[in-house]
Amino acid sequence: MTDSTLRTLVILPTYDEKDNVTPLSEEILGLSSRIEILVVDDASPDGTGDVVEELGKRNSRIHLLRRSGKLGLGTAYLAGFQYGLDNGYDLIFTMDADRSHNPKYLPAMLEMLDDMDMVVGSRYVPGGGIDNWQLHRRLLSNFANFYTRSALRVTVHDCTAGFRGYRREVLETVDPFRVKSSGYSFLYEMVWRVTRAGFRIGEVPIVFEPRFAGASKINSSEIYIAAFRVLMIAIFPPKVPKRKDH
Ligand SMILES: Nc1nc2c(ncn2[C@@H]2O[C@H](COP(=O)(O)OP(=O)(O)OP(=O)(O)O)[C@@H](O)[C@H]2O)c(=O)[nH]1
Ligand SMILES: [Mg+2]
Repeated sequence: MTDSTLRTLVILPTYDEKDNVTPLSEEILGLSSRIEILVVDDASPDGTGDVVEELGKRNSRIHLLRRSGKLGLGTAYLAGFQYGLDNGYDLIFTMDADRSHNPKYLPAMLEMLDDMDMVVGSRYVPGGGIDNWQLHRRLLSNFANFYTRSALRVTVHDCTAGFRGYRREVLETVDPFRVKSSGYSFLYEMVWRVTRAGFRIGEVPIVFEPRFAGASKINSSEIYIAAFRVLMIAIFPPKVPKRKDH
């Protein structure tokens, strides 16, 4: 981590992650004093919000945004981006809170942001991978990425990765608040917008680990919606503002 003056926010969207959020937060904050955490909790029935509120009382680097109900991953990221921009953070990361994304990759990702505008923790570059996924999920994810890369003509190998970091200028320019997609579609629409705006995206290989505790929240209808949304973007590309210094 070369430039230690840059204030960094890690956004953790949570829905029923009470057993994961404490050890994960400790690991992240232990990496560097420049890092802070924002948990965006959607009124998790398991009480994740209360757990984080207690953590925040003991550690001023942990922040909590409570929302009224399960409003989806896409808008949770947006709420986190807004908080990060409003509070002057230079670098803004997103990570799953179920410990599929190991914080040990954060230093390499932070270092890559010295040269790049956005960084993706990628399963599909040499050195990256997926630990212990069933074959059907592996195939689905591989196909989804191949399909998305080809249809949207982006070079990023892992378009649906939720482990990523942005320089604040990127979020200010591409205006993510206009993204209509949610869930997986939000993730690759952001890759597409950032590419179209003329920013450079780097990839750091990561091994994606199975969730540590709790249950999955994805459902199959989201996959069909995502596939349709790729086509819509490819056929009717939304206007994206260009980066200023080009
Ligand atoms: N705030 C918020 N967080 C959510 C919502 N849906 C999922 N999440 C969180 O987003 C992250 C990714 O969701 P997961 O359920 O792990 O999805 P996945 O990684 O595709 O699937 P599995 O790991 O197999 O369960 C986790 O930290 C979830 O707690 C939501 O509606 N609101
Ligand atoms: Mg997960």
